[in-house]
Amino acid sequence: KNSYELVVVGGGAGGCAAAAKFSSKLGAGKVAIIEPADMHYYQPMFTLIGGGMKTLKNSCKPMSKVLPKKADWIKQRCISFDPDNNKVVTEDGKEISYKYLVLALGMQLNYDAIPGLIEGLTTPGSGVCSNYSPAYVDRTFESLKAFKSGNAVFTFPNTPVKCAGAPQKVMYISEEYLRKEGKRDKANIIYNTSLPVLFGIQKYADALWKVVKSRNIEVNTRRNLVEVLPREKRAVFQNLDNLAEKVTTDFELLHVTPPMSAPKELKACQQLTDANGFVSVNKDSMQHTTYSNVFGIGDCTNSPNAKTAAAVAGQIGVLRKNLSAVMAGKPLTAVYDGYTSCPLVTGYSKCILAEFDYSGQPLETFPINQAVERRTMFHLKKDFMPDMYWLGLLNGYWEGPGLMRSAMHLGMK
Ligand code: FAD
Ligand code: UQ1
Repeated sequence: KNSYELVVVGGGAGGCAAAAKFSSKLGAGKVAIIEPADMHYYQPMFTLIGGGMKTLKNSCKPMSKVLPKKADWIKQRCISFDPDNNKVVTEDGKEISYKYLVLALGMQLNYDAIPGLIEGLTTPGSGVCSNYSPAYVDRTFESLKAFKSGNAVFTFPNTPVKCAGAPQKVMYISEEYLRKEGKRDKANIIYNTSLPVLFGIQKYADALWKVVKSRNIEVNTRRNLVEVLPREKRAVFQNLDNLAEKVTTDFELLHVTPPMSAPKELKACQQLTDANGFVSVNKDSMQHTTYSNVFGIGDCTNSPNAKTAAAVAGQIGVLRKNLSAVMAGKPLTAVYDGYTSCPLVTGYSKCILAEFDYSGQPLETFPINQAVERRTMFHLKKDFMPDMYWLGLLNGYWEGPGLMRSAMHLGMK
């Protein structure tokens, strides 16, 4: 079959949820989902795997088990798009046509953009690790266990990223690990970030500054990793405020958050994307800015929210309503407020649950101050979120905590 009512490209958080919603609405055989991967990873668990709290196996399920039964799975990479003719092309050269299209390709990890990084990540015992990819996430805890003494350096790249809190969550977990193992006094913990701030939202940044100060963590802003010398165990950083200045740092452990971008297949289709290669959507409706039968969801869109699975949950209800409206020839009414959330795990038992919207103002679900490190929020993240993702979001049942928030704040104001 090569023609569908709806084609969804990408079977991650957003694509799987969108396909679940619309295949149940439109019936069997009407929706195709194009996704090349065998495994679906619950990426938010990678942070916990890095700390030895979960295993890689805990974080994944076969794609065949999570994609909706009523949708046809086309196990291919989509290599080009032809929105003027309502077609996409897969790697095997097949053209698939659609009436409606949902783009959910996520983000691309560009480990190869930093010389020496892949060598470091594939050399046993180099101390170079990265929670961002299932190929490397196991190295984090291995490197922590092998840590003897020296610098433990954590990086944040000079690109857009998914889950902007994750580059520092791994650091707080590592700091606590080294303390528990009696090695903390032999370690300098260093956070080198390309950003000018520790976190983009003031309320949570203030709380995180208290954490780094109380735990003796060195934070350097505007420092971008540009090269890894794995055999010498040195990393080269560029000062983004003075590009001529490079600083070389020795490391015993180097946790790298890789540069990221829009997927190359999307970048190649300029009708669909902005100058950076992200899908151009209306930030309120998630509809494409020129093709009314095309929508985007998740990390591959240019809506200016922080990119997380929680944001996907915030968008999916809007996509459901607005794409259904387009299908019915009705006006679009649902509006995405930019909701996103970042559970800032600060160790083995505590978490700051950041939640905010397009305005950059906190939009907290619970009627308590979520900038405070809490054990309850840690359990929410570690023990409750995985099922919310697998059973709720991926099956199209979880549309974010908006209703919960309204209920919990009833009578509070
Ligand atoms: P993804 O889930 O990444 O899915 C994209 C899919 O598209 C993939 O399956 C891929 O194979 C497929 N694809 C790519 N290119 C093509 C192509 N050309 N053709 C067909 N298919 C293609 N979020 C939170 O809410 N809370 C957290 O605590 C959190 N922590 C995180 C920690 C880490 C270390 C990482 C890496 C991420 C974390 N996230 C967190 C972010 C969250 O995982 C993503 O925001 C979310 O998965 C985005 O969903 P998506 O559908 O846009 O992309
Ligand atoms: C969320 O909805 C979500 O997606 C399923 C996450 O990704 C795993 C999250 O990390 C968070 C925090 C939310 C928001 C949910 C609540 C209950 C605040």
